[in-house]
Amino acid sequence: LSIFFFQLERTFIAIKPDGVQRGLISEIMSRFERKGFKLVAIKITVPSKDFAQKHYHDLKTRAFFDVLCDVFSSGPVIAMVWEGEGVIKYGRKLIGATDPQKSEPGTIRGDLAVVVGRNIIHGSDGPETAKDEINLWFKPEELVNYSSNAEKWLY
Ligand code: 3AN
Repeated sequence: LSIFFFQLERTFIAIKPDGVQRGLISEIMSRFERKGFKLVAIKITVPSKDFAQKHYHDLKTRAFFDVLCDVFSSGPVIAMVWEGEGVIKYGRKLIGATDPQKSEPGTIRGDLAVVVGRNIIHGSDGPETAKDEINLWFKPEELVNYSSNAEKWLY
């Protein structure tokens, strides 16, 4: 798999202010880590409301957009890029359905959240949004390339 120029899939994952305030950072990260995905970028930051609006621009016509952006910019967010085979789609599976009342037990939202406005985590919903969100949140040099031994057994 160590073909030159081969780039494994990457997705943008954010632990939202409610997840951070509830002390769920390591719980959430460990689920991605134990699955076998690789962390290639991470930062903690309080997004401005303007930045929150950029991040959620796809939802700007929705009634909850303003509240969503207020909540998202209300405190620290853990912004991350995770890498691995199928990480975009499977990351969504680990996260669970948008509404925690509908997310299955065993998923992050199913196990740890109760209402849609406090669903603790964000994950890119497809290859295009993953690319856009990674570019919005990170400079290219903030993404780290490294090999881990685990990649011999997982990818
Ligand atoms: P997901 O985060 O699962 O991709 P989206 O992109 O539809 O779901 O929604 C983005 C965020 O907007 C959700 N994580 C949630 O916080 C909020 N949201 C979605 N639907 C509602 C709703 N009906 N009422 C309040 N907030 C909502």
